[in-house]
Amino acid sequence: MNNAGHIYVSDSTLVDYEQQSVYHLVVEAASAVETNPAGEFLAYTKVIVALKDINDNEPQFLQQLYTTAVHEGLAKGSFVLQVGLAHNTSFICPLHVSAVDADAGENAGITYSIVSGNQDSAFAIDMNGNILTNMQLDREIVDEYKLTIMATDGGARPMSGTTIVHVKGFSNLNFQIDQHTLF
Ligand SMILES: [Ca+2]
Ligand SMILES: [Ca+2]
Ligand SMILES: [Ca+2]
Repeated sequence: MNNAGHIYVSDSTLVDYEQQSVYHLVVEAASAVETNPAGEFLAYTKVIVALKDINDNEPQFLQQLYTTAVHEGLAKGSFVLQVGLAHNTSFICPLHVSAVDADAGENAGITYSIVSGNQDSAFAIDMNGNILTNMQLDREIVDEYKLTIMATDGGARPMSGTTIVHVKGFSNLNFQIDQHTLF
């Protein structure tokens, strides 16, 4: 703070919205000794400084690689499934990719898209990160896909992160639980 009463940032490297977004300051005003030789008068006020978030964090996927198998012949619009494990019990759920972003508001709002590996647009991804089939898969034509999924935030200068979804092991049989190929 300077003598004119302006509050300014003395070291911007120490100001980080993600660490502390609100500062409660107490400002002291002291009368100049020459205007009041008897002694200085003091007054105080509180100043609340609320930082605005900037988009300085990119979305980060919880996993760098997701692997699963599907069986061919699924109708268009079917969820691609994966096997999960909870409390020592395996379960089958839609394959769901998920990214987190440390910013706030739009700067942390995430949109998912498939940016490469999606031969013939075989797959689609919904707004929640679920992967769906976009056509009937035929392993005689393509038996493996390596999809690059991108998460892009809603910042004015968007930032993004990527992950890989490896879909392999097509089969006409019912979905087989094989944790070695899945994790
Ligand atoms: Ca920051
Ligand atoms: Ca962000
Ligand atoms: Ca930020």
